Amino acid sequence: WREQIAPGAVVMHGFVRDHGPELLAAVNGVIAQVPWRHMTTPGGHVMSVAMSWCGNGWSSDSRGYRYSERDSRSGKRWPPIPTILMALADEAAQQAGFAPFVPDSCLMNRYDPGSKLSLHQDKDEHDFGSPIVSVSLGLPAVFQFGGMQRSDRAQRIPLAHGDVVVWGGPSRLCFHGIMPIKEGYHSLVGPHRINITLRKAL
Ligand code: MD3
Ligand code: FE
Repeated sequence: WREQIAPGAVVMHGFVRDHGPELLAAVNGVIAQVPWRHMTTPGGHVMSVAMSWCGNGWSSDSRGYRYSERDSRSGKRWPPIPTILMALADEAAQQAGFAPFVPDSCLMNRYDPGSKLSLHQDKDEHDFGSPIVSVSLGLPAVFQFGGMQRSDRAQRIPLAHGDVVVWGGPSRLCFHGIMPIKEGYHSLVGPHRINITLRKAL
C-alpha cells in the first residue's frame, strides 16, 4: 500500500518486494567495480555505514567530497546505473506524482547490525527540484524523518525489505536518519540492510 507521510514524501510499501534477486544482482555488479567503503565525514568520523555508487559518485579533492562522474584517483568513469534501477526510479517517481525522473547518481549504503546514519540533510545535489527515490533491501530499519531544522521533532517510520520511498517537494530538504540496525538475518541479503538512493545530482 501507499502512504503519504509528509508533503512530497510517499512510502510505497513492498513496491519491489518481488524483485529482490534482480536488484541484488544489480547491486553486486556495481560492488564488483566499486567495493564497499567506509567514508570519513567532513568532521573526521569514520561512518558505520559502508557505501558504494554508480552514475555520478563521490570523489574527494582538496576541498572535500563532491559528486563527480569520474573517480578522481583513477580518472575513470564510475560504472553506469543499471537499467533496472533507472526504470524503477522513473516508475516510482511517476506513481508518486512527480514528473518523469532520470537520475544521474545512485548511492548505495550497506548497514551491518549496529550501523546507523545520524540526522542529516542531503544538500550536495545541484537540483533540489527532482525527488530522491530510495529502495530498502534486507534487514528492517527505523527511519527518522524530521523537519527543516535539526531540532525539529522526527517521526519514526519502519522500512522493510522491498519498500520504496519517494522524497520530493517540501520533503526534499528535511533532516533524516536511520536508527541503529538490529541483529538479524534476511534470507536473500544476509545480515545486512542495503539502501539504494537514486538522485539527480549534477
Ligand atoms: C528524505 N540514506 O543516503 S534513504 C542517504 O536508508 C540516506 O540509507 C538513508 O539518507 C538510508 O543520504 C535514507 C531515504 C532518504 C534519502 C534521502 C532523503 C530520505 C530522504 C532526502 C531528503 C529527505
Ligand atoms: Fe540522506
